[in-house]
Amino acid sequence: MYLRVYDPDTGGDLDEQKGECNTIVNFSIYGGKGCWSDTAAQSVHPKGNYRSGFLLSSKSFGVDPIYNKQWYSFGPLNPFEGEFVEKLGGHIFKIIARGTSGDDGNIYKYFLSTSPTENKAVEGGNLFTYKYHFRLPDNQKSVCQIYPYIDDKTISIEVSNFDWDNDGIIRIFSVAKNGNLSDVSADNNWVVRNLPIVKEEKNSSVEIQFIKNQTAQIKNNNVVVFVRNQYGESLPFYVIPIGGVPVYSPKIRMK
Ligand SMILES: [Ca+2]
Ligand SMILES: [Ca+2]
Ligand SMILES: [Ca+2]
Repeated sequence: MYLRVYDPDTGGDLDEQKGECNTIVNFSIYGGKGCWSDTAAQSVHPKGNYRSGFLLSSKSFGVDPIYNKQWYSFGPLNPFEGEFVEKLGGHIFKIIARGTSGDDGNIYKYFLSTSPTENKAVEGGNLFTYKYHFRLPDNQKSVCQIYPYIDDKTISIEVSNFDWDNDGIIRIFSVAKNGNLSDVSADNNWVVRNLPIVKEEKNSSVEIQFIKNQTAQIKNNNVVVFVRNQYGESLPFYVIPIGGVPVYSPKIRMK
């Protein structure tokens, strides 16, 4: 399989240039024992041995127009080179995107593919992260969703958002939550919302919706989100929600 990166360079049509475009971002893929199970690899802060495991492939991108709005493919990767983690039901690889110099904003995206030249989904494949830095679309009608997974030892979650610029509302859905509002951040500040988790929500996904401001148009809005459990451990956000998109059931009430 291949890990494909769209627009890995900085500069060109999609990225946020600040002064001279001088940013270099290194993408590194790790497999092998410890690549995920080392707890430093699961933290929202890049501290300690977060580059654990076995380095399989690495490439740095600066200003390079040949990658503007183009895909770069890492691989081929043998799925068995990932760390086998029974709890997560498969072999895990880790990709680290690390800004090594510069101050510009690099936008990119990933696709896990069976082909090096086009996006063909890997059956049973998924991607997850512990902290999401993303840019909201400028379109005020758009809604973004992320899907943290609640495991069986979670009794409460803490949803943190940063630099939301008061761009509308953030709602939380699950089998037991029908769009609970989260507090939202303004410019350059963190806001934390604590929510209890009931039995029925364990081993399922929660949906966090980001609904843009309908009156004021806020452009180029970059946001950071992470979710922690009561132990301060970060919960993974999956691209494909585990167990499917949660559907609220009025029978399951918050006690
Ligand atoms: Ca710059
Ligand atoms: Ca880019
Ligand atoms: Ca922002």
